[in-house]
Amino acid sequence: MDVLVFGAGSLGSLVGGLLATAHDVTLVGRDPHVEAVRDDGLRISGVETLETLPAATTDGSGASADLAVVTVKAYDTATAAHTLAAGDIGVVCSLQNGMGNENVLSDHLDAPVLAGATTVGARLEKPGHVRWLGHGTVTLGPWRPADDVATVERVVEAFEAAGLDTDATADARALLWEKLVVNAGINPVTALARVENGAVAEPPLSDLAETAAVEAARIARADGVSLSAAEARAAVETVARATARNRSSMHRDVARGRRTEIGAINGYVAERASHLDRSAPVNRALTALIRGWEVGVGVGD
Ligand code: KPL
Repeated sequence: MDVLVFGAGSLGSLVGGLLATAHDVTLVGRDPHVEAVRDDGLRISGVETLETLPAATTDGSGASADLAVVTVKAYDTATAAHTLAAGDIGVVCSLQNGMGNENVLSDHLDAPVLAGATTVGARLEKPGHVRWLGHGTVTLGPWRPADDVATVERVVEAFEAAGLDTDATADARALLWEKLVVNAGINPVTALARVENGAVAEPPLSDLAETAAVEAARIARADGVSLSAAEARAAVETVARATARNRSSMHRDVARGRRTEIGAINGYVAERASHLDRSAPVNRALTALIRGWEVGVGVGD
């Protein structure tokens, strides 16, 4: 299968590097990472150590591929969708944080759109070298009713062929809400307190992280997705403990002085709450704190 991985940051590079063991993969990313992959290939270390040789480019415009895996930051999804729409893509699969990405992709592309979530952990060590931090699974589901199950199965098989433990779900919205609830609890709290994920499983931060997640689960239920407060609490604690020594993506963004995905995570929860005539004060407050930091350092939108 020809696979384009649009967004070769840490997760995109790991998934793309693994897919390259079974498919023809092109990574779309930024220099100096792209240049290093072109010159010396992509090194993966950690859970497993391997060298792979995906193609790499900084310009994905006009590309054709059987499958495009989108791993850009949520605020770059519209740009990615525009670029992909100018090419010839068979299926698009989002493996991104936050909510709203699949709608943006669906608005721009006629190809089937799959929603995806993964618990695989990755960190870009240096250009050309990604660290595989922890085993995990990938779950994929159809986003639009017309995006059929056979398409999902084909992509699941393509991921499995590359050694990625992958499942299909019929309920992609529930899948994304379940991930959103975890990110809503862990990401802003670790970013604001500048701590590793494990710290939100313990006092004094566990209360705030769980309250944000429970509140997000209440909005998920108002949105028609069955997710209890107990499930939200347990999910935050389980992921925080399983990734205890990792820094969340939002913590890493803040540490590097970069824009975060707060709008697609807690910001989405707060907006969806208003839309549904509910309130989500904790998610709103966390959004304001991170946005305030973004504005202060000049990376806000
Ligand atoms: O998805 C994550 C992120 O950092 O964005 C978690 C699950 C919190 C792992 O770090």
